[in-house]
Amino acid sequence: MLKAVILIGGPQKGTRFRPLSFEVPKPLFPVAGVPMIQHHIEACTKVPSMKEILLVGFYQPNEALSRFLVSAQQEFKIPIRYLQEYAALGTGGGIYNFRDQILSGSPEAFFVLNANVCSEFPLPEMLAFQQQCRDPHSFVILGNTANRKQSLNYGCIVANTETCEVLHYVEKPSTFVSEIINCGIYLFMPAIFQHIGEVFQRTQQELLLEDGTNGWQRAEVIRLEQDVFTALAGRGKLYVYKTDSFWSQIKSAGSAIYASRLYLSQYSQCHPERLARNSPEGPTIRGNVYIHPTASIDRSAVLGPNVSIGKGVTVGAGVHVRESIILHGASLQDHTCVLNSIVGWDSTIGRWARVEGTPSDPNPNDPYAKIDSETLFRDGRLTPSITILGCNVTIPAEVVILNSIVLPHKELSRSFKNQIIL
Ligand SMILES: Nc1nc2c(ncn2[C@@H]2O[C@H](COP(=O)(O)OP(=O)(O)OP(=O)(O)O)[C@@H](O)[C@H]2O)c(=O)[nH]1
Ligand SMILES: [Mg+2]
Repeated sequence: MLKAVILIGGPQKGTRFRPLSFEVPKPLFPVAGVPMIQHHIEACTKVPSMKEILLVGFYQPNEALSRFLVSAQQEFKIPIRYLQEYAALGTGGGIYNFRDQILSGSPEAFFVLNANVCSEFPLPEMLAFQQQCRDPHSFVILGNTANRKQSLNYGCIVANTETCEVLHYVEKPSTFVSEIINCGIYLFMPAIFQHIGEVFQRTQQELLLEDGTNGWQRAEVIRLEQDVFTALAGRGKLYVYKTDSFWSQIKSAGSAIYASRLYLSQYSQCHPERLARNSPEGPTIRGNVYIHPTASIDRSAVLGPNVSIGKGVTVGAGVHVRESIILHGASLQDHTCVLNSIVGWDSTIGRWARVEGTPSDPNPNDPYAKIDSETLFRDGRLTPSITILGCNVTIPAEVVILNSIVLPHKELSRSFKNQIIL
């Protein structure tokens, strides 16, 4: 029997995702038409003998999450529960805190998946790889290749080229260590908790010596990457399974557009029914496009490539949309043009207006390039990025909004360029 844990984090972690995470928890933000973690859940349910999926995070219980849990359990016919940490316990502390729940029913192994990644999730391949390892109790990290420069932003893995044993693990090194990076997708055996427990005991001792007050609480914060993997490396316990299948982090809003593109292209294989097709009565579709069945699209609109249109969206005559995510209830009035942008829930874009951003795609000429995690400002200036309209934003007719971020509930009265509109 197998289980899976999805680490969904909590409210303060979504800061790079503002203003979009104001309205919906980031793990539920739609990527290629479905909530981000639905892709994880679907991948888990395809693993034979998967019995339960646990979401672990520090969000207060909320309606959006409960509704998602109900509908996902119905759709995938598997128990899915949310376990709430009393505080942010870190990527290792969260699962350690809930070890009894994870181990109940005695699973032989369990997957741990970071919510903020998009991937083909080669979980069956990781299982098969684990079974080939010399030690039946070994743990597996999914690895991917990055270029030398970008590898520094990730957890870097030095592995034995024959056995794939992890010899060194360094999280975000300051100088080059390895181009094999940690994808945030793991296969653990129950024995992982002994190793996390060792870290816990050690930190607790240190903290007690230090101040003697709340050492116990602070020791519960454990990072899998820096605290556990670093210590496990070179001890014959930790292995890396390298994949060439698609993988990306979803940190910034810009990376959500890129992740949508990756999942939409996967749909042509595994969910062709989710891709819009050209028809005489429908709009012109270019490349991969997702349209929610309740959206109303004028037949003279031109959509794609890489466009996702949410529930109840209205798209008027002559509208062009490319490389964008249009969230539920938004309205694109006649002849608007939307490029490299995210249009928030219930926003309205007036006739002939143009909403445009600058993509942050990985270098297409470098097979190992990843999306750069944008910094909002560089040298005191806003770096050009995708345009984001928060929820319920109103853009008047005939204006241009370029490389800007508009906070929720704003009613703009003119054009803007390279600005954060508060
Ligand atoms: N349950 C839980 N999940 C967490 C916690 N901290 C982070 N996560 C989740 O674990 C995943 C990895 O978290 P991070 O390492 O902070 O995120 P990251 O994108 O790797 O960012 P950096 O490591 O800062 O570059 C994300 O999906 C987070 O939402 C935590 O304290 N508790
Ligand atoms: Mg991390």
